[in-house]
Amino acid sequence: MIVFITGASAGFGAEMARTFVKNGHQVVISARRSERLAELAAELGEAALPLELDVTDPASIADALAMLPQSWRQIDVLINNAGLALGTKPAQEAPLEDWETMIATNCAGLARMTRAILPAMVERGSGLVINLGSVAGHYPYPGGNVYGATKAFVEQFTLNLRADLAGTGVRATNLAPGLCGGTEFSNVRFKGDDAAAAKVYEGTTPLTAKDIAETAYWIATLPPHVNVNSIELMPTCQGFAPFNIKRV
Ligand code: NDP
Ligand code: 8X3
Repeated sequence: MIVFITGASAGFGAEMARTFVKNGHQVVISARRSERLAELAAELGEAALPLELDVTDPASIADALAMLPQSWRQIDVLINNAGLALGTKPAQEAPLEDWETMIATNCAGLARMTRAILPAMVERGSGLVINLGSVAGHYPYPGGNVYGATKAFVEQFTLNLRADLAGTGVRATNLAPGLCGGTEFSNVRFKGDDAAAAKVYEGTTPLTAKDIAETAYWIATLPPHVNVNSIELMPTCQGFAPFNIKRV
Protein backbone atom coordinates (compact mmCIF):
# COMPACT_ATOMS: atom_id res chain seq x y z
CA MET A 1 0.00 0.00 0.00
CA ILE A 2 1.00 3.63 -0.47
CA VAL A 3 0.01 5.60 2.63
CA PHE A 4 0.00 9.41 2.57
CA ILE A 5 0.36 10.82 6.10
CA THR A 6 -0.01 14.48 6.99
CA GLY A 7 1.71 15.71 10.16
CA ALA A 8 4.39 13.01 9.93
CA SER A 9 7.21 15.12 11.41
CA ALA A 10 6.19 14.24 15.00
CA GLY A 11 3.86 12.27 17.25
CA PHE A 12 1.21 9.99 15.75
CA GLY A 13 2.18 10.72 12.15
CA ALA A 14 5.83 9.70 12.58
CA GLU A 15 4.83 6.55 14.48
CA MET A 16 2.25 5.62 11.85
CA ALA A 17 4.96 5.96 9.19
CA ARG A 18 7.20 3.58 11.17
CA THR A 19 4.37 1.07 11.62
CA PHE A 20 3.34 0.97 7.96
CA VAL A 21 6.96 0.73 6.75
CA LYS A 22 7.75 -2.03 9.27
CA ASN A 23 4.87 -3.98 7.74
CA GLY A 24 6.16 -3.61 4.18
CA HIS A 25 4.25 -0.55 2.96
CA GLN A 26 5.35 2.76 1.43
CA VAL A 27 4.65 6.09 3.11
CA VAL A 28 4.56 9.67 1.90
CA ILE A 29 5.55 11.63 5.00
CA SER A 30 4.38 15.23 4.89
CA ALA A 31 4.54 18.22 7.24
CA ARG A 32 5.98 21.74 7.33
CA ARG A 33 9.30 20.94 9.06
CA SER A 34 11.32 19.41 6.24
CA GLU A 35 14.40 18.78 8.40
CA ARG A 36 12.33 16.51 10.66
CA LEU A 37 10.95 14.71 7.62
CA ALA A 38 14.49 14.21 6.28
CA GLU A 39 15.53 12.60 9.58
CA LEU A 40 12.54 10.25 9.51
CA ALA A 41 13.16 9.42 5.84
CA ALA A 42 16.78 8.57 6.68
CA GLU A 43 15.52 6.23 9.40
CA LEU A 44 12.91 4.54 7.18
CA GLY A 45 14.87 4.28 3.93
CA GLU A 46 13.42 4.04 0.42
CA ALA A 47 9.95 3.13 1.65
CA ALA A 48 9.46 6.73 2.82
CA LEU A 49 9.11 9.80 0.64
CA PRO A 50 9.38 13.16 2.45
CA LEU A 51 7.14 15.92 1.14
CA GLU A 52 7.13 19.42 2.64
CA LEU A 53 3.55 20.64 2.79
CA ASP A 54 1.42 23.08 4.79
CA VAL A 55 -2.21 21.94 4.87
CA THR A 56 -3.39 25.51 5.47
CA ASP A 57 -1.88 26.66 2.16
CA PRO A 58 -3.65 25.53 -1.04
CA ALA A 59 -0.62 26.38 -3.21
CA SER A 60 1.69 24.37 -0.97
CA ILE A 61 -0.57 21.32 -1.31
CA ALA A 62 -0.85 21.68 -5.09
CA ASP A 63 2.93 22.12 -5.50
CA ALA A 64 3.72 19.17 -3.23
CA LEU A 65 1.27 16.84 -4.96
CA ALA A 66 2.61 17.90 -8.36
CA MET A 67 6.10 16.86 -7.20
CA LEU A 68 5.03 13.29 -6.35
CA PRO A 69 6.89 10.86 -8.61
CA GLN A 70 4.61 8.81 -10.90
CA SER A 71 5.27 5.60 -8.95
CA TRP A 72 4.01 7.26 -5.73
CA ARG A 73 0.76 8.65 -7.09
CA GLN A 74 -1.57 5.75 -6.46
CA ILE A 75 -2.43 6.58 -2.85
CA ASP A 76 -4.25 3.74 -1.12
CA VAL A 77 -4.61 5.36 2.31
CA LEU A 78 -4.75 9.05 3.20
CA ILE A 79 -4.22 9.73 6.90
CA ASN A 80 -5.33 13.27 7.71
CA ASN A 81 -3.39 13.52 10.95
CA ALA A 82 -1.95 17.08 10.83
CA GLY A 83 -3.70 19.09 13.50
CA LEU A 84 -3.29 21.06 16.68
CA ALA A 85 -4.88 22.56 19.74
CA LEU A 86 -3.85 26.06 20.84
CA GLY A 87 -4.49 27.22 24.37
CA THR A 88 -6.96 26.29 27.10
CA LYS A 89 -8.42 29.73 27.81
CA PRO A 90 -12.20 30.12 28.05
CA ALA A 91 -13.95 31.29 24.88
CA GLN A 92 -14.35 34.84 26.14
CA GLU A 93 -10.57 35.18 26.55
CA ALA A 94 -9.03 32.94 23.86
CA PRO A 95 -7.05 34.73 21.14
CA LEU A 96 -9.01 34.82 17.89
CA GLU A 97 -5.83 33.99 15.91
CA ASP A 98 -5.58 30.67 17.75
CA TRP A 99 -9.14 29.81 16.76
CA GLU A 100 -8.40 30.76 13.15
CA THR A 101 -5.28 28.59 13.06
CA MET A 102 -7.11 25.57 14.48
CA ILE A 103 -9.97 25.95 12.00
CA ALA A 104 -7.56 26.48 9.09
CA THR A 105 -5.55 23.37 10.02
CA ASN A 106 -7.97 20.89 11.55
CA CYS A 107 -11.00 21.65 9.35
CA ALA A 108 -10.07 23.48 6.14
CA GLY A 109 -6.69 21.75 5.75
CA LEU A 110 -8.16 18.32 6.30
CA ALA A 111 -11.03 18.95 3.87
CA ARG A 112 -8.61 20.33 1.28
CA MET A 113 -6.30 17.30 1.47
CA THR A 114 -9.29 14.98 1.18
CA ARG A 115 -10.67 16.83 -1.85
CA ALA A 116 -7.26 16.63 -3.54
CA ILE A 117 -6.75 12.88 -3.10
CA LEU A 118 -10.27 11.40 -3.01
CA PRO A 119 -11.21 11.58 -6.73
CA ALA A 120 -8.45 9.16 -7.81
CA MET A 121 -9.51 6.71 -5.09
CA VAL A 122 -13.11 6.82 -6.32
CA GLU A 123 -11.93 6.35 -9.90
CA ARG A 124 -10.00 3.22 -8.89
CA GLY A 125 -12.85 1.95 -6.72
CA SER A 126 -10.69 1.54 -3.63
CA GLY A 127 -9.01 3.60 -0.95
CA LEU A 128 -9.30 4.69 2.65
CA VAL A 129 -9.30 8.06 4.37
CA ILE A 130 -8.47 8.02 8.08
CA ASN A 131 -9.19 11.33 9.81
CA LEU A 132 -7.79 12.13 13.24
CA GLY A 133 -10.68 13.25 15.39
CA SER A 134 -10.60 13.35 19.17
CA VAL A 135 -12.65 12.70 22.27
CA ALA A 136 -12.72 16.51 22.36
CA GLY A 137 -15.11 16.28 19.41
CA HIS A 138 -17.49 14.13 21.47
CA TYR A 139 -17.37 15.64 24.96
CA PRO A 140 -17.04 19.33 25.86
CA TYR A 141 -14.54 20.43 28.50
CA PRO A 142 -13.54 23.87 29.80
CA GLY A 143 -11.06 25.46 27.39
CA GLY A 144 -11.83 22.94 24.65
CA ASN A 145 -14.09 25.40 22.79
CA VAL A 146 -12.85 25.69 19.19
CA TYR A 147 -10.47 22.71 19.34
CA GLY A 148 -13.37 20.43 20.31
CA ALA A 149 -15.56 21.99 17.63
CA THR A 150 -12.94 21.33 14.94
CA LYS A 151 -12.82 17.67 15.98
CA ALA A 152 -16.62 17.45 15.88
CA PHE A 153 -16.29 18.76 12.32
CA VAL A 154 -13.78 15.98 11.59
CA GLU A 155 -16.21 13.31 12.77
CA GLN A 156 -19.24 14.68 10.93
CA PHE A 157 -17.21 15.30 7.77
CA THR A 158 -16.03 11.68 7.91
CA LEU A 159 -19.57 10.36 8.31
CA ASN A 160 -20.75 12.57 5.46
CA LEU A 161 -17.90 11.20 3.33
CA ARG A 162 -19.29 7.75 4.10
CA ALA A 163 -22.68 8.89 2.84
CA ASP A 164 -21.19 10.08 -0.44
CA LEU A 165 -18.81 7.14 -0.85
CA ALA A 166 -21.28 4.28 -0.32
CA GLY A 167 -20.93 1.96 -3.30
CA THR A 168 -17.62 3.41 -4.49
CA GLY A 169 -15.39 0.96 -2.61
CA VAL A 170 -13.68 3.85 -0.81
CA ARG A 171 -13.71 3.79 2.98
CA ALA A 172 -13.51 6.53 5.62
CA THR A 173 -12.83 6.43 9.35
CA ASN A 174 -12.85 8.93 12.19
CA LEU A 175 -10.11 7.85 14.64
CA ALA A 176 -10.73 9.66 17.93
CA PRO A 177 -8.16 9.26 20.71
CA GLY A 178 -8.31 10.58 24.25
CA LEU A 179 -5.36 11.51 26.46
CA CYS A 180 -2.20 10.52 24.61
CA GLY A 181 1.33 11.31 25.79
CA GLY A 182 4.78 11.30 24.22
CA THR A 183 3.88 13.61 21.32
CA GLU A 184 4.27 17.36 20.86
CA PHE A 185 0.52 17.98 21.16
CA SER A 186 0.57 19.60 24.61
CA ASN A 187 3.88 21.42 23.98
CA VAL A 188 2.17 23.06 21.00
CA ARG A 189 -1.03 23.67 22.96
CA PHE A 190 0.90 25.41 25.77
CA LYS A 191 3.05 27.25 23.22
CA GLY A 192 6.42 25.93 24.35
CA ASP A 193 5.69 25.85 28.10
CA ASP A 194 7.05 22.32 28.45
CA ALA A 195 6.44 22.20 32.22
CA ALA A 196 2.73 22.92 31.72
CA ALA A 197 2.65 20.33 28.94
CA ALA A 198 4.28 17.67 31.14
CA LYS A 199 1.74 18.34 33.92
CA VAL A 200 -1.09 17.13 31.67
CA TYR A 201 0.27 13.56 31.89
CA GLU A 202 1.46 13.59 35.52
CA GLY A 203 0.35 10.47 37.40
CA THR A 204 -1.33 8.95 34.33
CA THR A 205 -0.62 6.11 31.98
CA PRO A 206 -1.78 7.81 28.78
CA LEU A 207 -2.24 6.28 25.35
CA THR A 208 0.91 6.32 23.24
CA ALA A 209 1.56 7.17 19.61
CA LYS A 210 2.24 3.45 19.11
CA ASP A 211 -1.31 2.64 20.29
CA ILE A 212 -2.73 5.05 17.74
CA ALA A 213 -0.43 3.88 14.94
CA GLU A 214 -1.40 0.25 15.56
CA THR A 215 -5.08 1.19 15.51
CA ALA A 216 -4.64 3.01 12.20
CA TYR A 217 -2.78 -0.01 10.82
CA TRP A 218 -5.54 -2.36 11.97
CA ILE A 219 -8.20 -0.16 10.31
CA ALA A 220 -6.21 -0.04 7.07
CA THR A 221 -5.67 -3.79 6.90
CA LEU A 222 -9.24 -4.93 7.55
CA PRO A 223 -10.86 -6.72 4.59
CA PRO A 224 -12.14 -4.24 1.95
CA HIS A 225 -15.79 -4.88 2.83
CA VAL A 226 -15.29 -3.65 6.43
CA ASN A 227 -15.52 0.08 7.22
CA VAL A 228 -14.83 1.39 10.71
CA ASN A 229 -16.98 4.54 10.75
CA SER A 230 -15.69 5.96 13.99
CA ILE A 231 -13.53 4.60 16.76
CA GLU A 232 -12.83 6.23 20.11
CA LEU A 233 -9.98 5.25 22.39
CA MET A 234 -9.14 6.39 25.91
CA PRO A 235 -6.46 5.32 28.32
CA THR A 236 -7.91 3.20 31.11
CA CYS A 237 -7.14 5.98 33.59
CA GLN A 238 -9.40 8.47 31.76
CA GLY A 239 -13.15 8.75 32.35
CA PHE A 240 -15.96 11.31 32.39
CA ALA A 241 -16.61 14.31 34.60
CA PRO A 242 -19.91 14.97 36.36
CA PHE A 243 -22.16 17.81 35.12
CA ASN A 244 -20.80 21.13 36.28
CA ILE A 245 -23.60 22.81 38.22
CA LYS A 246 -22.83 26.22 39.74
CA ARG A 247 -24.87 26.54 42.94
CA VAL A 248 -25.63 29.82 44.66
P1 NDP B 1 2.02 16.55 17.36
O1 NDP B 1 2.01 17.99 17.72
O2 NDP B 1 3.05 15.65 17.95
O3 NDP B 1 2.06 16.41 15.77
C1 NDP B 1 1.27 17.22 14.95
C2 NDP B 1 1.77 17.14 13.52
O4 NDP B 1 0.95 17.98 12.70
C3 NDP B 1 3.20 17.59 13.34
O5 NDP B 1 3.87 16.67 12.53
C4 NDP B 1 3.08 18.94 12.66
O6 NDP B 1 4.19 19.10 11.79
C5 NDP B 1 1.80 18.73 11.86
N1 NDP B 1 1.17 19.98 11.46
C6 NDP B 1 0.68 20.96 12.26
N2 NDP B 1 0.22 21.98 11.51
C7 NDP B 1 0.43 21.63 10.21
C8 NDP B 1 0.19 22.26 8.97
N3 NDP B 1 -0.35 23.49 8.89
N4 NDP B 1 0.52 21.62 7.81
C9 NDP B 1 1.08 20.39 7.88
N5 NDP B 1 1.35 19.74 9.01
C10 NDP B 1 1.02 20.36 10.17
O7 NDP B 1 0.54 16.02 17.71
P2 NDP B 1 -0.06 14.53 17.83
O8 NDP B 1 0.73 13.57 17.05
O9 NDP B 1 -0.35 14.26 19.25
O10 NDP B 1 -1.48 14.77 17.12
C11 NDP B 1 -1.77 14.36 15.80
C12 NDP B 1 -3.26 14.53 15.55
O11 NDP B 1 -3.99 13.78 16.52
C13 NDP B 1 -3.78 15.97 15.65
O12 NDP B 1 -4.77 16.14 14.67
C14 NDP B 1 -4.38 16.03 17.06
O13 NDP B 1 -5.40 16.99 17.15
C15 NDP B 1 -4.93 14.63 17.18
N6 NDP B 1 -5.11 14.14 18.55
C16 NDP B 1 -4.08 14.16 19.45
C17 NDP B 1 -4.27 13.67 20.74
C18 NDP B 1 -3.21 13.71 21.79
O14 NDP B 1 -3.56 13.65 22.98
N7 NDP B 1 -1.94 13.77 21.44
C19 NDP B 1 -5.55 13.08 21.13
C20 NDP B 1 -6.56 13.13 20.12
C21 NDP B 1 -6.33 13.62 18.87
P3 NDP B 1 4.91 20.48 11.40
O15 NDP B 1 4.88 21.37 12.60
O16 NDP B 1 6.28 20.03 11.00
O17 NDP B 1 4.11 20.98 10.24
C1 8X3 C 1 -6.60 15.64 22.31
C2 8X3 C 1 -7.30 15.09 23.51
O1 8X3 C 1 -8.43 15.67 25.71
O2 8X3 C 1 -6.53 17.03 25.04
O3 8X3 C 1 -7.46 15.74 21.23
O4 8X3 C 1 -8.63 17.28 23.92
S1 8X3 C 1 -7.74 16.34 24.57
